[in-house]
Amino acid sequence: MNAEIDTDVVIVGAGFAGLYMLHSVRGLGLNARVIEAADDVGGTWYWNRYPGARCDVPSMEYSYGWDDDLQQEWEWTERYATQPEILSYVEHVAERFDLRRDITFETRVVASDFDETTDTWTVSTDAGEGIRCRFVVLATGCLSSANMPDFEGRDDFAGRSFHTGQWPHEMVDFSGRRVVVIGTGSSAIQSIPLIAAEADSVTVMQRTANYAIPAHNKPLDPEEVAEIKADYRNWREKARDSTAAFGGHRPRMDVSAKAVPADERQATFEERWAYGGLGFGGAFNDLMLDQESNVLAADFFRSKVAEIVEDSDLAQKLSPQTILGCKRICVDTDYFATYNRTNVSLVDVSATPIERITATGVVVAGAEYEADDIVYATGFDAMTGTIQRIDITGRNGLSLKDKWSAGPLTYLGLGVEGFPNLFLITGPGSPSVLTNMIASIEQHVEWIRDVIGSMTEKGQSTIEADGDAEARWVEHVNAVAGLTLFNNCSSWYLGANVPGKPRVFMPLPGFPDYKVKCDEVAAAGYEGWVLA
Ligand code: NA7
Repeated sequence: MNAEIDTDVVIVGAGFAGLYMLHSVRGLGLNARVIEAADDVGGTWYWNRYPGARCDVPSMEYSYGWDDDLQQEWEWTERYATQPEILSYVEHVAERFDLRRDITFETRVVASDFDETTDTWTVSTDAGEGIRCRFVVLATGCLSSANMPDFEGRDDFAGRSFHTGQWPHEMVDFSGRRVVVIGTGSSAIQSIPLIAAEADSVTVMQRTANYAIPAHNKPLDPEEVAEIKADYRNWREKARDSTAAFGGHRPRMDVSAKAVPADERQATFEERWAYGGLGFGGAFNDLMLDQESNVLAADFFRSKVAEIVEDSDLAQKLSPQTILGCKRICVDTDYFATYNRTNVSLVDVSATPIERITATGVVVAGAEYEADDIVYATGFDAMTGTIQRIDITGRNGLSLKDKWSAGPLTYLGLGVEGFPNLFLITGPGSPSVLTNMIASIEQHVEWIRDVIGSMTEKGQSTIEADGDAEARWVEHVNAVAGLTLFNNCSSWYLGANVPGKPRVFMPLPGFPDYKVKCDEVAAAGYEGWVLA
């Protein structure tokens, strides 16, 4: 079986997933090494330091539930936590569980090769190290490779350029500056109001108008917090019984938007709007299943934009015509109202894309928009981007890049045929980005921990997804996605935001059914996996 190994498990990434995986491996009495590109823990929350960066899942839910003392003692201050608060939480966890001693920072994994003669992986880093181990866990995050559009002349720009997902650690002062923001996704929607409050002018380049529901963020009510903490475990369990593994305490209405009278529907939308946040998508049970129901919600949304934005032409341009929820709905604070400021303007780049960047600005339809700063809020090569940047070679010299050339293939989003002992956390084919990521991470880490524990106990050396099980799973994910409206837009869920990326719907809608399936697979002796 095993040749000499340097460590039992190599974990790639020290965000929420990698840290809990490390803690869990230690709990099995095994060793692990975490390799992390940044100089500290935090993953997504380490990199995304742009102004206004905040989680769109409430803080009481967007936190670990696996240690009762931790969840009792940690005090979140607001309904939605800011990036600095989440980062300090992650740092606290690293400290509290003494995690940093097994993490190698400022180091990237560049390759990982499976050796069939010894059933071991060799993980190679950009520091020239080769680490030999039994298992590799890719805790690389779903939104961790920036998507930087390859605009002509991009490097000619003489001012400052920023990508929201690679924001500097120092405060960026926009006062007195003319800023062009490219993109109107969540990162743009969160940052534009803050940049506009400081800058001389902000020009937003919008390719697709987006849906954003008010956050109505506020300090947490200590009484409400005490009530949750009194029964935190069950409270979290209840949340995890809902489709997206959060918001279970204000469940999705179990009725079609078309089945209720117009005034009742309006009142429901109003109530969800007034409460704020992603729960708006749960106003009725068929918003992501039925196009007509979706239009009813989208019409309501557009009426709100028209109420907020004073200039009716501008309101029209800011009103999305796409399926609501087809791209992840954003959660905002004063986004639309910001367009009432005299220093904010919008350039529609849908029909006339950005032509090029010059030393002094951005050219669209022959006109140059002068800028001192360009903020690229252009998103990520999501879900597969970071994994594909590592040269992963499995059995028979099979490369993961080749295997996934037409789109990712996984079994349960956890493993891939041909790549024994390699696990993905929140990989494509699992609910991942359609859920509260922490809930999905915990479920995956615990599943992986249990199988590694069981294999170690039984002296089994490899586990690998069975090819048929994988094919059936991919079919299942496509079939479930096909029942929804998710295929009807150019979202990063589909890889449509990255030129040349295969267009495949990557996450699986529905956390509770997925979790049951994973539990059943484990209970049936890891059905669909080949253990040797
Ligand atoms: P997103 O949601 O992928 O948004 C990226 C934005 O950038 C989006 O509006 C894109 O327009 C726009 N974009 C991307 N490339 C271009 C080019 N070439 N020209 C013009 N506009 C472009 O990323 P975020 O960082 O905002 O949010 C990611 C997730 O983080 C979010 O869903 C939350 O879950 C948290 P498009 O819509 O593709 O037309």
